[in-house]
Amino acid sequence: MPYFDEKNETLSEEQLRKLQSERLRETVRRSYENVECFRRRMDEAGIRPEDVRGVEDLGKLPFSYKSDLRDYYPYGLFAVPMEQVVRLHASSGTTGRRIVVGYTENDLSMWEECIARMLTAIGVGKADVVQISFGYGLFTGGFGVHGGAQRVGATVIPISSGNTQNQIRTMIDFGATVLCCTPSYAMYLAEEIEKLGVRDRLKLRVGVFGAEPWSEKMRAEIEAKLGIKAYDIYGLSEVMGPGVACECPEQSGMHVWEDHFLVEIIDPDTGRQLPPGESGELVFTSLTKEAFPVIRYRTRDVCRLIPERCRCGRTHIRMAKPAGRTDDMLIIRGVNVFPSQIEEVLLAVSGGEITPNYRIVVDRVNNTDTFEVEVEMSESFFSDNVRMIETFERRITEQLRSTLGIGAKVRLVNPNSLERSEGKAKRVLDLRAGKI
Ligand code: DLL
Repeated sequence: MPYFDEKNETLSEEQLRKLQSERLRETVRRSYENVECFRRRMDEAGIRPEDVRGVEDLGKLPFSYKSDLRDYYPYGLFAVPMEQVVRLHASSGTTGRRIVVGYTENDLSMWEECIARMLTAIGVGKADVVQISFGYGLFTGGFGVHGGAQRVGATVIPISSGNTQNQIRTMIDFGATVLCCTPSYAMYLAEEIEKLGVRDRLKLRVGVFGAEPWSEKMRAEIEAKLGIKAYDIYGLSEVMGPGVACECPEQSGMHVWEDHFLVEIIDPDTGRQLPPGESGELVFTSLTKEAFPVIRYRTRDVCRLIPERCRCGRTHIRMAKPAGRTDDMLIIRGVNVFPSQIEEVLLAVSGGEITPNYRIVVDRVNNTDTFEVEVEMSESFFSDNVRMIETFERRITEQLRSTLGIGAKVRLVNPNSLERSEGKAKRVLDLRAGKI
């Protein structure tokens, strides 16, 4: 029995639209019948479920938001009775009350299928030992990847995140060939492996990294340090968890599994759908989820779709690496700044002298935003030579100014002085709240 049906990944445009339209009608009907919040929004907008005949009518449907999950906490958006819910996950986010999502048996099976598709695409199977260093627990990362890895017949090490020395020992002793974690944790692990001088004892060949934005330069750095191919995986708790979109061997955009998820890019200010290729906010509609269907869910991730066909032969549309989140975007002296832009600059000017560990500190003094970037020096570059340090700081400052269009104060800090993360990295310290 194959764990996934390859036909689903190479459907023609016509087949895909037909399947999506059927599934959309069903999702809208079930949500209207079972989810009070959705029914009320549809009624207010004067739309009946039968008005949605297919994907061409998607734009008529109301949006949904993270605040809905908070307002209807914990189970108010579930579309099935609790007897059918077999798993819960939750996410606390950086602000506000946590959100809860639920899954039926079929939902879990679909999730495993999405992960299994990716692993198969990148050549991970029975012969592999998969170390899952995403956090297990209410976070979707650990358990999400786990089911799919088992489904392809790999040997799973459910180690969860943290205890870095133990991670490395386990990797060596158990012969892990695949590592799954956040890219910032992969970077940290790579640094520690380098320090211990044990890279030759590793069997790693593939990395599956996601849950936070990371740049192509960061990918190149991780691949070189660990001697692996590093693949990107995207997802969010509200829509499912990891595996909503995944890279294939081409490593040029993540295929959104369009038989399970409809994707749109909209202008975040007007809500208008944008043409393929333009950058805006990612919006998802689930097509097969039972316990927790989402309709036009506003992710706040800033991204663009890649409408051209992928060379791998899969017909599902690709999304580019998300640049960041609309709510992560800093507005500094009126200019939009994403932490990922800063990371790009740092890696571009690095030349081995700095690490990709940095912290952005924003404050407000005398009605003006201050903008400081602390950048960690590498062990080898670390020196007391003030002139050398100043020269390097100036180089980064100039590059940041030309990329962002505003000036930042760059400060090189000692090796290993910035906090490392075992999950999602925290790069921003914004002290402006309440300061006019
Ligand atoms: O981070 C699910 C996940 C786990 C994805 C493991 C990939 C791997 P949440 O905690 O709900 O779920 O956070 C979702 O993380 O809206 C994005 O802003 C960000 N994100 C996730 N994957 C990527 C990625 C998981 N590959 C939020 N690139 C999303 C950039 C990502 N950002």
